[in-house]
Amino acid sequence: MLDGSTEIANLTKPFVINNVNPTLSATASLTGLEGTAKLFALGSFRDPGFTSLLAGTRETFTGTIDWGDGSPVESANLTVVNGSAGVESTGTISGTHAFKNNGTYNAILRVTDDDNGSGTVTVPITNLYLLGFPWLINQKLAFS
Ligand SMILES: [Ca+2]
Ligand SMILES: [Ca+2]
Repeated sequence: MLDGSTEIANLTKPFVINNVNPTLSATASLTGLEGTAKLFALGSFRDPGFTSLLAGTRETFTGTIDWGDGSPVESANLTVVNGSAGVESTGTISGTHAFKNNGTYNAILRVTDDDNGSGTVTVPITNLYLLGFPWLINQKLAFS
């Protein structure tokens, strides 16, 4: 909003190309089984930055996962497709985890670029009660 001399003064500052933070998206409807390690395809990200020798630009990414169950934050597995002028860099975020107990956990993903810009997204993961499965199967049989 322009409502005074301070804002107008800011507009006349030298133009600086700012880094854009990665934008993250979460995978919907993730489920696991308590006590069972699973590779989760947790989400994806995009960033207009890219690496180009010709353009003299560099954009690299690292990721972390807070699984939301009190376990230590760990590194995420990222795959990156490098972008180009007008084409965003994109990537996927995954990790393997075993939740000790059933319930829904809100995992927090973070992707950080080499300019220290970062984005986060929360991914709910529902873990089923392992020993509930025979009961469910019996219920189905009983009512089928
Ligand atoms: Ca960036
Ligand atoms: Ca960069």
